Amino acid sequence: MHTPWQNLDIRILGLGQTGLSCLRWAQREGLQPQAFDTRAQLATVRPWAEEFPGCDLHFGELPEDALLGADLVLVSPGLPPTLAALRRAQAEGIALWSDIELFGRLAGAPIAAITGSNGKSTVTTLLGEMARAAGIEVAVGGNLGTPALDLLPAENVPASALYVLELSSFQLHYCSDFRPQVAAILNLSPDHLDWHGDMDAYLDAKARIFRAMGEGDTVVLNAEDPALQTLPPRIPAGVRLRTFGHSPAADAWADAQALHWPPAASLAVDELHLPGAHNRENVLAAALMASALDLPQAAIRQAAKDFRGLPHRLQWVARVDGVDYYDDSKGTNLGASLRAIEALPGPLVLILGGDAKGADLSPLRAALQGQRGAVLLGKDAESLENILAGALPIRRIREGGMAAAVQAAATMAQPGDQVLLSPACASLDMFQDYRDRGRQFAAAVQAMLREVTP
Ligand code: UMA
Ligand code: ADP
Repeated sequence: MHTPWQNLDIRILGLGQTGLSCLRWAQREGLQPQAFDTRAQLATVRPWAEEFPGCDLHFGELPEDALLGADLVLVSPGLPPTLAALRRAQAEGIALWSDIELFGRLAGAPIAAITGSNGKSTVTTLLGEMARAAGIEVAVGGNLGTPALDLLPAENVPASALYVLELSSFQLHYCSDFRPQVAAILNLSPDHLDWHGDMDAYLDAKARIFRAMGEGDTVVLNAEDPALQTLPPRIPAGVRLRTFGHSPAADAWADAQALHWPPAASLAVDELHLPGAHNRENVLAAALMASALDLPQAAIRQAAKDFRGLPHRLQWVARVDGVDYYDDSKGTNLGASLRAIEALPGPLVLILGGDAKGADLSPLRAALQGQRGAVLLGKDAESLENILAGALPIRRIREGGMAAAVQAAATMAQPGDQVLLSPACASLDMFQDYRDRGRQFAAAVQAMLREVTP
């Protein structure tokens, strides 16, 4: 079979999860593209030549002219846009696509897409559950974990009727014609500024989610996030806007008692397992998206009631000596940690720190003023110490890692308090990833529990 892709010189940049999914897609199409990864040591980690026969794979230093002559480059999200080869390709007018741009052209079924600084994984998973509860054949992935191209049906497998994708700003940066039927931007707070440069560029990347949308499509926006206020006039004509927030001025809204969304649906807050005002926003966003997809309200309500949240997102771990321990290791930026702090009654001992990714974390001072204490870890512990000095008692961990941090938090906490791991920072300076960080936290708490109750 001859496909339109066979006439093109397609190159793949990055051979992590995304790059591999691009190679697998190319293989299914009968293509043998060139692919590049700047990590030389990757060459030996798998039998590349056996897995991808005929493909021309390059590892190690990427020459500036490596992409010249290509018709299309599929760019992995983690690659910095400042990479010389990328800049050169851009200057030459070569098409640079994320896997999501390609996926949008191949999907053949409606796409619901979710972005924002925080809550993406929660809303993506919950919307997937709502579709499943409605009996729809749904595939869920993207930034969440399964690369979008891997969601496409293999030969002789029935296609999905709906795709639900979590999208990062990195993936959206390289989208131009990607058209979801329903898209949400949940919120915006400083994150990934080392990649995007500044907040305007970060917002512009997020806004690409609705750029190619048209008549009959729906955009869901947080009505109350000041950083999103400039977006409504940028939404293309004919696209419906639905908003969520905490006041009846929004289409869907929640107060401390109940959630309401059109048409006339409601749910009592105590019917939800998820704690915090931010999670009420997440449920409203998913309900608005599901309603725009015409899912039955009974399925939407049932899935919201059954949903227990994802690991490492404000997850209760254990009570030790009257102190509750919560794992919010996925709190990797300021916005996430501020919402986690607000969601718990306190007094709190917060464990935080790691790689702040260039963000200004000074708003943490007001949020933590007068709390029980802060335990600081990782690369940016010193700048956090400067921010928090005098606002509350501080312990800085220089050795012993997470186990030492949990011990220090335990000595600061009093019965009735909560110890919250919500680092406001990335984990990679000390841990494999946020999951590893959360697991080490839970293991240290469980070890204390065993000492208390042998
Ligand atoms: N690479 C280079 N040169 C560089 C940098 C990276 O060649 O200068 C190579 C690396 O050696 C590696 C590959 O590129 O082999 C890594 O690719 P990648 O960093 O783009 O990551 P993937 O493995 O493709 O995973 C990506 C997302 N990662 C990032 O955006 C950093 C995953 O999101 C996503 O689940 C996956 O695609 C499937 O869609 C993770 C993430 O941390 C969870 N996302 C960020 C976030 O949520 O905050 C955006
Ligand atoms: P993402 O996929 O965008 O990182 P997650 O659903 O994994 O989002 O949640 C990440 C962290 O963000 C959680 O640990 C939680 O503290 C916080 N969070 C979740 N939902 C929201 C929201 N709507 N607004 C702000 N913070 C949130």
